[in-house]
Amino acid sequence: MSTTRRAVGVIAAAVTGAALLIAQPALSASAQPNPDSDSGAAPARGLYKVLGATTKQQYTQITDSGVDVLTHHGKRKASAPGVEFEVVANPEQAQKLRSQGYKVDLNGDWDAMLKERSRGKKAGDFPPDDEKYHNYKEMTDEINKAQSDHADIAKVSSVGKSHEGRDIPVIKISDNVGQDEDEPEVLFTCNMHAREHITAEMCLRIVSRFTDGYAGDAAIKDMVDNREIYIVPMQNPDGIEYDISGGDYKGWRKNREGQGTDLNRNYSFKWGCCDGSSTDPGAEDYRGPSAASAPETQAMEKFAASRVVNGKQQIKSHIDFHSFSELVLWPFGWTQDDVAEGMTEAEAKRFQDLGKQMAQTNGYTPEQSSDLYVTDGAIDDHMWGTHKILSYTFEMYPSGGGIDGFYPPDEKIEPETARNDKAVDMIIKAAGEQP
Ligand code: 0X9
Ligand code: CA
Ligand code: CA
Ligand code: CA
Ligand code: CA
Ligand code: ZN
Repeated sequence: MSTTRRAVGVIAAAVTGAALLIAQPALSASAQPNPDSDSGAAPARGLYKVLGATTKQQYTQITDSGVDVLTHHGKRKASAPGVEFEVVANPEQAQKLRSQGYKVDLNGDWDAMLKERSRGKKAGDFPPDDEKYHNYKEMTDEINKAQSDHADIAKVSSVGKSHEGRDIPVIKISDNVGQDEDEPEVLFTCNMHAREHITAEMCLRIVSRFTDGYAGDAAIKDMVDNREIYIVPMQNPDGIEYDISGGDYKGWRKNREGQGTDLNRNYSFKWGCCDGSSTDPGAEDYRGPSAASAPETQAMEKFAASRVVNGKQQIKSHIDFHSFSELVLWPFGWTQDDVAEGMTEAEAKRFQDLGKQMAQTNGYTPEQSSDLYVTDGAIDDHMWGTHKILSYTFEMYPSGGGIDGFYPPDEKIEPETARNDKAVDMIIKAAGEQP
C-alpha cells in the first residue's frame, strides 16, 4: 500500500455535481492515454476502480504497487473472481497497473472530491454540515466534562505527547476509579489514522454510554464495576488537526513528523519484518526510521507496558477502531498463516470465534487481518504478540464509496457508532473470560 504522494500543484477550480473537473498534471513520457475511461489526462491523484486480480499474487501485486488502497470488495482468497479494489493513484501508477493487465477505471479526481466534500469549511474545523464531528479541543472538552460529571467513575490522564506536543488523552472508566483494582482491564483506541474521523466518535460514544449510562442501566453498571476500561479517542491528534486545518479536508493518514509516519506500521512487534510496510518516507504506509520511532507509538506502547503489574498484563482485550470497509480483523497481520509463532491453534480459534460473534452483531465481515493485506508493525499484532491482549481491528462504516468512506456525513455518527454497542459489550465481557 505504499505510494509516493506527489505534490498536488493543480486543484480543480470548480466542480459541479457528478461532473468532475479533472486537474491537469504533466504526464510522464511513458504514460499513455487511458484506454478504459480517461478522456484526456488523468488527475494527479485519481480515485480508481481496479479489476482483474484473481490470484493471491495479483492481489499482492496491487496492494504492493504503491497505490493507496482504500477498500476492496468480493472474495479475497486466491483464485476467487470479482475482486474490486478502490485505490488512489497517480497517473504513472494507474498506467503501470494497466500494463500489468488490470482494468483500471477512473472514478474521479481525489483532490477535487476532497474539495467538494469540504464545502463551506473554514480553516481549523469540520465543515458546517459536519459540525457534530469533534475536533481535538472538542474531544478533550467532552472527556473532561465526563470526568467532572462523573468524578466517581471517570478519570482523564495522558498517555504522552504527540510530535507537535499535544497530549494524547486517555479516560479510565471504572468504579473506585482512583484505585488500581484487581479487575480485567479493557482498552479501546481510535483515530490513529487522521482521516478516519468517525472512529473518534466511536470512542466518545463508549465514554458517554459508560458514564452517562451508569446510573440507569444495570448491565452498564455491572461492566463498569467489574472492569477497568481505558479509552483513547485520538491516537494521532496532530494528523487529525492537520486534516481539518485548511479550507479543505486533506485525506491525511499519517502522523506529522517529517512527511509522516504510518503509526499502524510503526509498532515494535515484528516491525518491518515482512514486506508489510514501506521504507519510503513519502509512502502512505511508511514504517518510520526505526521501531516505535513516532512519539505517538511510543506513548501507546508505554501505556500498554505500564499495565503490566507484578509481571502480568492487566489489559485483556482491545479494539482499535479504523475506517472504512466494515470489517472485524484479528492478528496476525505479518503472516498469512492462521497459526504461527506466537499464535497457537487454540488461540487462533478464540480470535476467530469471538471475531465472528462480534461480526454477527454489527454485520461486518470477519477475517484475519492479513486476508486484507500483509502488514507489519501494526498495533493489533503488537498488543497480541507482545502482551497477549485479545486485540481486534474494526474497520467501520461504510463498506466502500470513495470520498464518503473517510468523510461520512455527521448524520451517520449516531447509527454507525451505535452499530458497535453490542460488540463493545462483548469485548468488555471477554476480558474476564479464561481462554
Ligand atoms: O492498514 C491498516 O492499518 C488498517 N486499514 S486502514 O485502511 N484503516 O488503514 C488495517 C489494519 C489491520 N490490522 C493489521 N493489518 N494488522
Ligand atoms: Ca464539531
Ligand atoms: Ca474499579
Ligand atoms: Ca487493575
Ligand atoms: Ca470494581
Ligand atoms: Zn486506519
